[in-house]
Amino acid sequence: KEIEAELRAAIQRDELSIYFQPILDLSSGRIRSFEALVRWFHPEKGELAPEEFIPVAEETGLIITLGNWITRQAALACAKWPNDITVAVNLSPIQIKAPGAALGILRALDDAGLSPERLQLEVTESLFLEDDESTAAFMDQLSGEGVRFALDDFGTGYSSLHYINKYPFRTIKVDRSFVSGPNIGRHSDAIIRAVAEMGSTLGMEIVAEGLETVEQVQIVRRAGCTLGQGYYFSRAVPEHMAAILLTEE
Ligand code: G
Ligand code: G
Ligand code: MN
Ligand code: NA
Repeated sequence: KEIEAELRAAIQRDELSIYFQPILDLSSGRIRSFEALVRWFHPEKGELAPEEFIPVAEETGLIITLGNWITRQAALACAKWPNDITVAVNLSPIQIKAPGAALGILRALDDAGLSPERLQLEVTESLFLEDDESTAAFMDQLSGEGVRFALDDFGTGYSSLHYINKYPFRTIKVDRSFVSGPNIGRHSDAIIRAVAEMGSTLGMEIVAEGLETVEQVQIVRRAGCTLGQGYYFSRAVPEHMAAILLTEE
């Protein structure tokens, strides 16, 4: 299809770039990490959201090349930041099931000269619907090398506790629908608190996503979330802006 050919060309022509959204420590207010979010600046169509092209990349298998490129770019940026700052990269389920997937990630880290401990891979609950051995092998291999894993969009998929029990997650990202928006629901605050308590018992970090107001920041901090992310702190910004955010601390 048209968009597939364009996407192939876009990678070559440098039309894709990675933006970075800070993730802050809610007690110190300092930046701990940045989530890498891909953007496509199309010469005619303007900025395209990942929702418009990630699914195409997944259907065509391009996601493997694209995903390794994104990981490499994110790792290159992170290698320029102070040693205690990490980078989070979203992984598509297709990427994880591809043969040699773990090697692709390790090669990207190696190319960038980034230590594996500074990479956090975000996987969503939906990935695990199949819950197969290739997923377990992928995660075990990378976590053996020191790469961290975060369970993204927590609370929106199925039987998450099983995944937390089975796979080596270090972090849970509570979906932003528990923080704001039309699906906020009647028990959101209590659910966030319960997830945060479970996280602390398990020695995991809990990230509250989608924080847009100071009130929301206060609620999730009181609920026990250790980290926060959202427009209240910053949108995703280009790499040079991320570097400025770090020097302004
Ligand atoms: O930035 P936001 O509009 O930036 O991202 C929208 C969705 O696209 C989110 O679910 C996010 O996880 C996903 N996304 C953003 N960047 C990437 C990426 O580099 N790889 C994958 N697989 N998904 C991404
Ligand atoms: O699925 P994932 O959590 O990776 O999605 C990240 C998406 O969330 C990106 O599209 C990012 O731009 C968006 N996002 C980040 N912070 C906020 C926020 O405070 N409010 C809203 N509505 N979206 C946010
Ligand atoms: Mn994410
Ligand atoms: Na999320």
